[in-house]
Amino acid sequence: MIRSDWTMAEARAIHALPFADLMHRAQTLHRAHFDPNAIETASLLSIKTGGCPEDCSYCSQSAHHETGVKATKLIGTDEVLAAARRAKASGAQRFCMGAAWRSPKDRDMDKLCDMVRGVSELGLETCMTLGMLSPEQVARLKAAGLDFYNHNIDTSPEYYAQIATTRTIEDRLDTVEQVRKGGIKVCCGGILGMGEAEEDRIAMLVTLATLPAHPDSVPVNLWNEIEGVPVPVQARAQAVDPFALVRIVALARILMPASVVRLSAGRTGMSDELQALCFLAGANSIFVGDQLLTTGNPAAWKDQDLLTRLGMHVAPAQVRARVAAE
Ligand code: SAM
Ligand code: DTB
Ligand code: SF4
Repeated sequence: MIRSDWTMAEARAIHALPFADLMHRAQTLHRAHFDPNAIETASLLSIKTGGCPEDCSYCSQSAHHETGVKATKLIGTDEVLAAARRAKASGAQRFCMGAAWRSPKDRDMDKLCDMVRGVSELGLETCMTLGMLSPEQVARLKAAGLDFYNHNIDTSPEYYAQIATTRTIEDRLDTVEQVRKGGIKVCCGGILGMGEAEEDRIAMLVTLATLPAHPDSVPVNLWNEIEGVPVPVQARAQAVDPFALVRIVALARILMPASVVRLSAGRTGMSDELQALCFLAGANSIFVGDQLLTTGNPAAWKDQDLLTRLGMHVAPAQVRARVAAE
């Protein structure tokens, strides 16, 4: 059953299950809703890098931190389409374009819509992540054919003020709601490893799982360490326990059984065994290609090798008949 009335107590109890019980429950739901051996692939391109007015404490692209990332203008549509062709040739199913903005300027909208149309014409699914959107901007992107919009809540409502002060989690949730109402599929998740407590990770998932509709996809990022940003020292010293990551992936799968769960940033530091456990726990999407936005991602051959050794395959994530599963 798809539920939107999860409580923190229920989520905590699931998260604390003995490992084999947790994995069994996650895998059972995963199989009911998806082909458990299929992994969806998306490729990322930074279309406007750095110089962002927001002060997100984890991000290399905020103008508030000295990270060495060079600020660029919005790149040209031709450059975007060339990258999209390369992504398609290397097997990506979706092309996600990211901009280091608080929100797009109306003067950029024509160009953004051209990018969406051009990428769609190549036969790729389209995704953008541009910051906050007005309802009019949502409508324009929808009319251009945008399939997905990524806008993460990043952490729990309680911890949010520790990771950004130039906006609130309510601002993020407002944009997510506008996107959903505008008929664009929602991609919304967060980051582990920024000094948050276990309770915050659970609360982040409960926040997503109690929205009027679950996000269509839920990216789970492991914080990619950036020099020069103010993420608390204890977060840098303590790497996220691999089993804590697996438990969060399993909880996401159980709370939002028909959503695609993407194992997102941080895979370069993960062993093959840990990634396999995440797939078993219900992760069924990855970013492919050497680069995320400003940080690295495993080489394409490594991902292919991993999937081959696991006997898994790249395929669009198609939700199986929900009725049968419910
Ligand atoms: N500026 C837009 C926004 O914030 O929505 C779009 C781009 S922003 C870089 C997209 C997402 O990337 C953030 O919400 C965050 O979840 C993720 N992110 C940024 N820096 C990261 C890092 N160092 N490690 C992991 N995820 C990160
Ligand atoms: C998401 O949740 N992760 C992606 C995508 N959505 C836009 C971004 C990860 C960025 C990692 C840090 C960087 O490369 O700058
Ligand atoms: Fe800007 Fe997005 Fe980075 Fe925040 S996460 S600083 S909004 S690019």
